[in-house]
Amino acid sequence: MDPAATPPAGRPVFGRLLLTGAAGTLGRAMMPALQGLAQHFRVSDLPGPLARISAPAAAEVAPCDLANPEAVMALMRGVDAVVHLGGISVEGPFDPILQSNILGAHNLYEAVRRQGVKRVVLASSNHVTGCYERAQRIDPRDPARPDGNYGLSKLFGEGLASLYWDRYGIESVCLRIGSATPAPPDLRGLSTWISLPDLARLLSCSLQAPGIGFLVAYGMSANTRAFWDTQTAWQRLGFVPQDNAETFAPHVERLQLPAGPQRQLQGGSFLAMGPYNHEDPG
Ligand code: NAI
Ligand code: 15L
Repeated sequence: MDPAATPPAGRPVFGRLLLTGAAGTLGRAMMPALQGLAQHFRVSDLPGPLARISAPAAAEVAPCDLANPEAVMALMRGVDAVVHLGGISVEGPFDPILQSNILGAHNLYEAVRRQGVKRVVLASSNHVTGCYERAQRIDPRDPARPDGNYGLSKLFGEGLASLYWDRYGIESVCLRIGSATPAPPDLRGLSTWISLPDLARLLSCSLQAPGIGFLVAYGMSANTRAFWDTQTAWQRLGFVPQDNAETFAPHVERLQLPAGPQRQLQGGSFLAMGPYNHEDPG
């Protein structure tokens, strides 16, 4: 798709767009860019976090626990497309991840199917392939190598996206986001970073690119030291990143993770966490 064909931000292309995880770091950062894409913008998160943010005045504010299937079904009424950022965003004990990410994603796709939603943009993660060596350059067709409970839950989400396309014709873009922060935090970030403006562009392209079916793409800026070759997927999305982590190299290239798997493998610090046993409360 020609990126020039992408409608400018601000022109509504959906009747109703749902954003989950709206109270989280990325939800709050992405809200302004996403709001312009829809006539009606519905924002959701757990009740407590959602009550603490200031949503855009015109937004429909819809508290919901993703682990509750009836609540998710109600949340999805009248929705045309979803940006799914909600869930646990870090490595940790299995049970909370099971509830929010695995059951949560299953509830979401069932509601999407039954309410006739057309497209989902799913926040997957680079931790689906976090056990590859940092020296390796991989692409979305390489086998998954999750680096923990969290990466495994994101792989389940990608599996759901594939299933619901093949069986039910629901389109999904699974974005294996790298490190979405204002600046790369350390040396690893020179490979994994995605600027917030690039992420906003990537979400917009993922919502609007025609005829996408099921697609997995990495979410990063045009980083010189990238771990991932995701050009083919980006071309299908019409995404052209504008930033490059290399700009920050003088400030962060001396910031190394401690020696061991976390320095050696792509998933970084998550490789130093766990294993967790069933007594861990989470
Ligand atoms: P975050 O932790 O700041 O936000 C996640 C939001 O999900 C929180 O507001 C939380 O309350 C909500 N949530 C958790 N469990 C829920 C449940 N059961 N029901 C409803 N809402 C629930 O995470 P962040 O950084 O904003 O990330 C957003 C998404 O992007 C997450 O899915 C994360 O896994 C993914 N991601 C983020 C990356 C990053 O660099 N920030 C990198 C890769 C993936
Ligand atoms: C993720 O998936 C996390 O949500 C985020 O907090 C970062 O740790 C990021 O990956 C990363 O790998 O830097």
